[in-house]
Amino acid sequence: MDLKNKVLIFLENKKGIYISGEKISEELNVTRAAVWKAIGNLRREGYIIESVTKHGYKLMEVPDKLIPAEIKKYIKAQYIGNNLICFETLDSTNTKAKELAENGVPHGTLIISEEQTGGRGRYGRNWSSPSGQGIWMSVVLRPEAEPANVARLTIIAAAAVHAALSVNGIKADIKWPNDIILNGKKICGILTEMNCELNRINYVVVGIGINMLTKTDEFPEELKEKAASVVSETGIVIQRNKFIGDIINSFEEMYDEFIITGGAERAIEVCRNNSAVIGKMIYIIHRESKRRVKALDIDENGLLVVEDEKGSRESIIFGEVSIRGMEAYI
Ligand code: BTX
Repeated sequence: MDLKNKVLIFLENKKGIYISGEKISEELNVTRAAVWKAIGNLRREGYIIESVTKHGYKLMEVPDKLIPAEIKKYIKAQYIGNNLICFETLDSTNTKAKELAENGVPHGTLIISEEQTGGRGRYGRNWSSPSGQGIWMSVVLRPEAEPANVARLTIIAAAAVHAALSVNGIKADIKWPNDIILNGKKICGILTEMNCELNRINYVVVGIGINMLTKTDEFPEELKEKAASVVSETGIVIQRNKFIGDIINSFEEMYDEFIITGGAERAIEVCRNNSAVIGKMIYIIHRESKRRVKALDIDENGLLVVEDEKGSRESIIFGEVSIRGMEAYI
């Protein structure tokens, strides 16, 4: 851990009280000049640290900026997020993650950006990612698993975001397979991309985008009807650094189950119990075709079981279709 982070932990442990530069330098066994420099670096990152002659330093405010040291404080996972890289701006965290994966970054590397200028959804769609308003992040994974099962990681990511919202007192719905919904509107999307050979995965990138702070009237015109944020729907401000930790902790637990069993039983259970579509009439949209069916269940493989008007049933494979509600987005 670098000195800046050590000083930060020191100040946080004494939050609200003054602590002298001399005491910090003694305890951390560095010069006072080094402490002073570390304080300067923390201030540049947005920490408000008061200093009063003869009293020392006091931490007043932690910034709502995405800061690796802050995020790491909340990550209890063993390997996801050990290598964590934060950017101020990127075209897309998924694109960056893929580039870094090609260059050999370790399993579990987490890429986060305050802003994406070319955020991507599925099928080449756009994902609006304004600066400081959300969580735009991607995890690089190198699973020893069947390529055919990798779509389950999308379900696992959705269940992890759902669990993280629950931890913070928010009950959301999951729109199979990759959206999180609050009050019928989309607050989160997931984009899983894979690079593999016939039966060997080189790497997988799981990208998660969550609107956290965006106000209803700040969404682009074309999204106003269907997009929302955690704050616009609940009024609750969750510290983004903490929320990333909550998601990663839950994601790693379910990912471990996936590696051991190849399945995603717990995640599927979460998606089934909190489904925004089960029991509803929906449209299944595949390329030019649009069919009206009833969503019945999510099966043990994570596939959506639907029934058409003639009563015949089928399981829908993710990655192939989009789903719309009859009148609203869902
Ligand atoms: P999707 O194809 O299911 O959804 C994309 C559609 O959602 C868009 O066509 C648009 O209608 C709508 N949309 C665009 N931006 C937003 C938004 N901010 N909130 C709600 N609705 C929106 C979903 O694809 C997958 C999105 C993954 C995004 C993450 S962010 C981190 C990572 N990097 C990256 O480039 N993508 C992923």
